[in-house]
Amino acid sequence: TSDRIRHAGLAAKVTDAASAAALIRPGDTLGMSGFTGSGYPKAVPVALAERIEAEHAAGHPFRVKVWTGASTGPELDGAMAKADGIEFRMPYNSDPIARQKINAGEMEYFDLHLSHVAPMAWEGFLGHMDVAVVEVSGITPEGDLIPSSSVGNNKTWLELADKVILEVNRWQSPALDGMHDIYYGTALPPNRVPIPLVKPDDRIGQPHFRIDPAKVVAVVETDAPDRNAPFSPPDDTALAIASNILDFLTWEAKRAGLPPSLLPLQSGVGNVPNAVMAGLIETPFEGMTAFTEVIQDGMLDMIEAGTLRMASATAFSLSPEKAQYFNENAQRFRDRLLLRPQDISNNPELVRRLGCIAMNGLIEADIYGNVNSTHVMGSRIQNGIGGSGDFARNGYVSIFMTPSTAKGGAISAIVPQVSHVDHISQDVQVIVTEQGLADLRGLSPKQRARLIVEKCAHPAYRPMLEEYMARAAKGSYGQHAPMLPGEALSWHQRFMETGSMQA
Ligand code: 0RQ
Repeated sequence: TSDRIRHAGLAAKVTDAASAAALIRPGDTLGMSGFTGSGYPKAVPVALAERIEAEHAAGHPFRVKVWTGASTGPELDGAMAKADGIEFRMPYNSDPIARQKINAGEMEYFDLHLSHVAPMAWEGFLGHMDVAVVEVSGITPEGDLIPSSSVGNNKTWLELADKVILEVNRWQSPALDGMHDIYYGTALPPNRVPIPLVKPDDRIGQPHFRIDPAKVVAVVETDAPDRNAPFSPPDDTALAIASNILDFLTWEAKRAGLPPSLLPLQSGVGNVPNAVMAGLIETPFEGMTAFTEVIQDGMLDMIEAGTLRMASATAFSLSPEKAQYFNENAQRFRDRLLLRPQDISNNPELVRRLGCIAMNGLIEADIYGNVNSTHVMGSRIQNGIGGSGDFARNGYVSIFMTPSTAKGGAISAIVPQVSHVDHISQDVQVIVTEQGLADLRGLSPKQRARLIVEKCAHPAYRPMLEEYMARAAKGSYGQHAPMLPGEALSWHQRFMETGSMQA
């Protein structure tokens, strides 16, 4: 066995992935590691999917329930969804095969705020966890577990599961050891106490997971990279959105007298948030921090440029080139990065205390500033709410960004009414597109509508929105937030019937 497994008792449990997968039974609930394509198990889920396919071919039903941190990779969600092996999935998915199964009605999906997953699992109504399958980067001589490139819900899964299967991945950098802060002070009400974190770089826990070695039924060695989706270089739209946000932050810092380090940044995943991070390198801010969910390429660049002092998160989400660079230079980032459980990285108490600047993507927003982050045409899930709600409601300011149109202009991202609500207007303070930025703080619904249409809507849709607002002002039941119920979702209906929202 490898030098990564330094505990004799656990080294004796090393086996192959197929033997480990054979310990999982039909109907089991599995707690798997993994968050935005990092730190997920890469061998056991593939072996389990093969076993499920063989059982199905023999006419035997075999499906399992899968709980994770957030999205994983093709070896987990992809392989297992393809095998029709997942009957229930939570809490966040971005795998295209799993998405297709969910939208075809063949897989149940429970999408919730990422900070809620661990406490809700403890509360017990989600059911019992049979097996945890968790990737780690090593095992200490004492039998503690060195976490991998994501922490997610692993602490909770290791505690709740009857049995534990570990994957020890030697692809992960040994320098990850020491970058984690695993907090063991959480409890359910009425015993919950304040979380003692007042700065993004506070260490409040320990570097390793505890584990009862008696629960470990198998240890599998791997040497496999994280999924690491590439970023496309920012296009003009992304650059325009980023520039609008940077202007706003500069103005807001001056207006509110914020320090040169600003306030801790939270940035969602995707090309546009990554472009915003790239743009922040050029700003006058210095010594910034991030209290966020994932560490993307842009944040590592900011650390190297000296503009970002440190980042606290629960996972990496890097391009393949950046992941390789990080693995080779991890030592350099040791004092700059902290990975925490997701019920801490996304904790509303901490986001509110620190005053995070929340920056997330959206699918559509309506003229009153309600935001849909998850469902295309109200019914087709894209990914999930992820951590956007944890940060949007509780941050110092909540910014949502999007190109003003989708699908080559056939869809307006600004609509009379959102077809699904993830973030109510009270949780949405700024909306920004490549057209401009609407600062909605302190505005009434009618004032918000005017500003969003003027600043954010695409010129091809602006007259249609103005016309709707004028008619709503006449025909509405009330004049606080004028609307025409029979028409408010007609743009979506038109798209479904004709392929375009354009009249
Ligand atoms: O679909 O790939 O089929 O073309 O949605 O859209 O423009 O590439 O934007 O990657 O930033 O994702 C809201 C999904 C935006 C993301 C969302 C289609 C579009 C494309 C992706 P295609 P873009 P992004 C912390 C924060 C929730 C979780 C979150 C998200 C695809 O930001 O998942 O915020 N957010 N987490 O064509 C129809 C529209 C559309 C549309 C976009 N109006 N109608 N399709 N699309 N707008 C991180 C974590 O929680 C892990």
